[in-house]
Amino acid sequence: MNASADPGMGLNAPAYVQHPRLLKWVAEMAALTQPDHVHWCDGSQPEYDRLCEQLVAAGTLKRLNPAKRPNSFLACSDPSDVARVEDRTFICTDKKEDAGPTNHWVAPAEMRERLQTGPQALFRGCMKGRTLYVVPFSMGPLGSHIAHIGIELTDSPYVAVSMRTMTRMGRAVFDVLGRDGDFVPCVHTVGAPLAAGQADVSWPCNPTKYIVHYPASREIWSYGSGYGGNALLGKKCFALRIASTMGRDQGWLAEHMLILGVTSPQGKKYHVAAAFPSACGKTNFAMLVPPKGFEGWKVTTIGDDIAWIKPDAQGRLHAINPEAGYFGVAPGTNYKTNPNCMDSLRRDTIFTNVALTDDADVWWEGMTDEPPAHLIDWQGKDWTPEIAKQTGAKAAHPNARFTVAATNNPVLDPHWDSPAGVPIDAFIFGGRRSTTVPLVTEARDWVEGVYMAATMGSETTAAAAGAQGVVRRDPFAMLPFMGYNMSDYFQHWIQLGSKLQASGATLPKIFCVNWFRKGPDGKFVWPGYGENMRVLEWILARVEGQARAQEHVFGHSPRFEDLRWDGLHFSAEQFHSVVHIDPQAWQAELALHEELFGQLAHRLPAELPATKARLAQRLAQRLATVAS
Ligand code: SAT
Ligand code: MN
Repeated sequence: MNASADPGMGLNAPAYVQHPRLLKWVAEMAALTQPDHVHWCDGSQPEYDRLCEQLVAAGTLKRLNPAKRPNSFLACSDPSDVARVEDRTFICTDKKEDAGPTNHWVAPAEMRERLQTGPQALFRGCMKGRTLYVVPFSMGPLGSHIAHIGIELTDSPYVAVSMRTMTRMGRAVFDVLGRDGDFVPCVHTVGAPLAAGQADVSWPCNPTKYIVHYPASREIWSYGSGYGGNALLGKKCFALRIASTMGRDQGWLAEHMLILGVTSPQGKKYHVAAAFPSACGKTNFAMLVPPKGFEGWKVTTIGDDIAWIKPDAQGRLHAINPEAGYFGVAPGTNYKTNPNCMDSLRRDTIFTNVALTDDADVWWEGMTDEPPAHLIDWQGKDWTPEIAKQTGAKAAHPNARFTVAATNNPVLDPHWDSPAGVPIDAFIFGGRRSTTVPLVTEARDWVEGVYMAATMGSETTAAAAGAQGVVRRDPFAMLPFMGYNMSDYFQHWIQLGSKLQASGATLPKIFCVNWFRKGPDGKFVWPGYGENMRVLEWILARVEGQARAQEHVFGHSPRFEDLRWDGLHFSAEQFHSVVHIDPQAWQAELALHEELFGQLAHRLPAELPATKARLAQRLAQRLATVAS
């Protein structure tokens, strides 16, 4: 490939790409990775259809039964490539302390040597025998002042088609970029070059994996995986890790939050942003169907995973969803838990690692009460309920996903694509905790809310490779997605809050929730899903200064009589078991907060240990009154 004279030469760059820096970068990357071809994605439907056909021919995608699931496909990944790889994710800042103790760090020069410049550099020739796809995408409504642009170079057509669904992808991005607009360069390879004549596999990948971020130059390099957040680089790599550093520098927030709209029966509209770790029900909450007794309420989706939040001229925080599609967890999704999601998936969906039915449709654990009598599981093996009973084999991988455009969502908020974003009334933080943490607590002020978010714990899920069900601290549900030092991030939140408050702006109220408390029988006590509307109603009434609550050690929680129970049998005893504060358990919990603060001590904002000291004092008083 000759790229010397005119950087666009040999790259097949379309005439509408008039951005010398971008062309030069693509030429350099093509020279490094040595693909056979370069394809510039225009984001059109014919291009999408063509790439899907090509993926079907390659065996990566199976076309599902068009009568049952029009324009939909199943992809089954290599069994070694099924989730994000947190231990292979790196933040390469000049100084290690700028990445902080929660991130894996390698010095930029050393990482560049491993990936780009060294004698064994992994990216050298990594795309041989493949096509390099140039994928232009906007995170957020095209041209919005909150949006930013990225260009992903990838040798995976699965990634190219997924990016079309997950982002605003295509030719229009170049109009926004013009001749010298800024973009985040993202390079992705499955790390499986093909020798001349070598046959490809259906899911190429490499056992060696690197998910690398250079915050200073805002670059992303991803090697060896074709899956989800490892490969769709607009999502966690850009929209959270790189964007969090942009937000720090520019005074805004990039958060692992869904955004929903709620309209009251009186027609008043609210907006809530809620952070939960991966696979803890963000998509379900964002598409919530109000339960019996809540007729007249309406919940609409702005986003299901990520929020970019900026103050407007008056200091009011406004959020956009940088994404344009959902990469959600399939298992457990059904017409009871999330009918809007099920309706979204009726067509135009790429499923990954779910099971195939005998009539070429999809199935996953929890989709129906009765499993089909026979399936092909996600690893291509025969599956029957008997086999499952004997071997424990899952038909779908627990982290199986769907990729679908937001526009398929029947409850998509009319303002989901609004360039100005939506004004946020409340932040909710929630972990998955079987014990200890009450159903809902309102922070007494911004700093206490930051404390709640910072000390959040959650039981780990299948969304990341590694052990599942162990409680780990997951501050702001951002632990795997933080692009810089976690303590500096806490500081950024505290500072932004005090700055906005000083300017006279009304800050969103902060709440902490836990839908996942279990009873002695090991079952969830709180019914969750649509019933979470009861908690949401209380939260919004608190925003209005209307609902009642009881103050306790950690903030304000509703009493049984403060929630509305129409349409649900939930006893005061059951309620007690999900809001009850066990002082002993909380002493142990505070010890874990202390441990986290010890880990993050360097540059930890003083407000947080001070808040903890106040909580500990309250708790000690409470223990003393219990004892006396
Ligand atoms: O695989 S992703 O990182 O895109 C999904 C998730 O873990 O939230
Ligand atoms: Mn997520």
